[in-house]
Amino acid sequence: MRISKKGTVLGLDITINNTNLEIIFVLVGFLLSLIFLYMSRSYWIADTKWYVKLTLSFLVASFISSAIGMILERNSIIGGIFLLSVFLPFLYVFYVSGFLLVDGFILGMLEGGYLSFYSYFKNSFDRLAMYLRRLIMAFFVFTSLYLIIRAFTTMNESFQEIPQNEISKFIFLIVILFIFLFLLKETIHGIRAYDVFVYGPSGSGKTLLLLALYDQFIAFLGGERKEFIVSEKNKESLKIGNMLAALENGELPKSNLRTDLALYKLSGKKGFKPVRMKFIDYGGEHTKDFDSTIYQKTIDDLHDSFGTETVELNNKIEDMSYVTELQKSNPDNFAQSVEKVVFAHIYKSLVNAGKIIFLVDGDYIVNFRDGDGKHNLTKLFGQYSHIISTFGDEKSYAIVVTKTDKFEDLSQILENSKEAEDIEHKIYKMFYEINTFKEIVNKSEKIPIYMYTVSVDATMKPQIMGYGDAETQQKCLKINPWRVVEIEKFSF
Ligand SMILES: Nc1nc2c(ncn2[C@@H]2O[C@H](COP(=O)(O)OP(=O)(O)OP(=O)(O)O)[C@@H](O)[C@H]2O)c(=O)[nH]1
Ligand SMILES: [Mg+2]
Repeated sequence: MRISKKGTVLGLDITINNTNLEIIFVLVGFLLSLIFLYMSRSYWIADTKWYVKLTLSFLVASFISSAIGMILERNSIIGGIFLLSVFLPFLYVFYVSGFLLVDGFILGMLEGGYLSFYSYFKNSFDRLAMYLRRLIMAFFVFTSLYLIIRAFTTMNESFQEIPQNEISKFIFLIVILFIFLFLLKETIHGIRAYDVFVYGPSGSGKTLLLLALYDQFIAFLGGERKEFIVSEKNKESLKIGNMLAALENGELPKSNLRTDLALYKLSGKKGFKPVRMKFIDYGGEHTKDFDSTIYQKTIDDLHDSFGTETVELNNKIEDMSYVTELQKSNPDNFAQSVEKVVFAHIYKSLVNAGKIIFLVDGDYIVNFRDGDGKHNLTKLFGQYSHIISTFGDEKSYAIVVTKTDKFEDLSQILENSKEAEDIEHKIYKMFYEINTFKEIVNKSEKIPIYMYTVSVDATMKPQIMGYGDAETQQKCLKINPWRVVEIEKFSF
């Protein structure tokens, strides 16, 4: 479900729900567009220089066909609707007044269409949003210039001073253009939707979730995996295939040792839309202070140990194959600097990801009142909230509570049922007692943030109901995922 400041809203995986403000923006944009066009109607005439008509026809057509691309991605949908509501009236007026130049229109449609097509098939909308912002700036500058020239021409033609009302009209039109610029800046967002990064503390359920998602990627998403493992003792047992086989025999994945580092990447496609999901499992301590100065210092330190250029490190450290190469070319240095490599790799993955998944250990909910669960959650949400502030609002985030089967009996609850959503609500309400979580909710006004409760084995009996010996039970854990598919939906 999407988190919203007004409380959670049920069953909605669409962005429109808590975006009342943005809907108002769209309506205002439409009205202003009509007012603008009405007031400036005398300027849009067929008898204008061809290059002016060409440029403006091109820009308007480009906005309209790019808007279609924006509408295809749920985080950008409002921006797309906004563009249509502002520029369809422009297109209409240009057309009926004979201002529209067909060549410019076709070129614009092709350019915007290409950008939309590219973004959709790459599942990456950040570029589209960036180009659109630039083109909108160009539209703003060009239209303002055109209005100025028109105003002067009118003056010259009539050989008299510009009438006062002409000046006020001109100022009014420029103000409307400014408002367009502001509203567009607020509504046009695009994320690198294909790049998902899963982040969670030790023991939060990363590895089992990876295995559950792996099954899904392979079965339904034409998926494949890539893994990179550095370990003295566990190298074999950390491979996905071996972990799945061991699970069949009742062996749970090993917790990483302090020196173990495992990076996993799942990639797959839904239709034509690609997605890749990265997991990092690291047993040692790693800094939770994701700060750009610490990152810079870490890159400098890595430069000192490996002798590699900082630019290269900075550009490539997020790349799994690059980390593999670093390790192969210099295993001793790598072993000494592994903590730093992991930090830089995570930092860069957070920067580059379009979507970030934060794992919350379901054990904290089991101990919410009687143990230190609430205390730990306060710290954890504080950290996640900080990450959201640091890495910005051009991403979407999901808070995923793992091990739901430990505090709810899921064996009778279908994963897409109303009861399942009720569980999510219940947990949301518990979290809402925590101020650091509320801070995240406050951020959800501007940033799309979702919350899901999942389990990798819905057949397990909840611990808090006191079924048998917890340890013996955990041994029976298999992959019977519950609501893990919500994570997949979030990722596409
Ligand atoms: N009942 C239940 N237990 C789970 C679930 N997911 C994880 N666990 C338990 O939590 C333990 C830790 O899960 P992992 O997936 O290994 O967690 P991790 O984040 O990879 O942990 P480290 O590798 O130690 O950092 C597992 O050994 C399971 O006992 C779940 O969905 N249900
Ligand atoms: Mg693990």
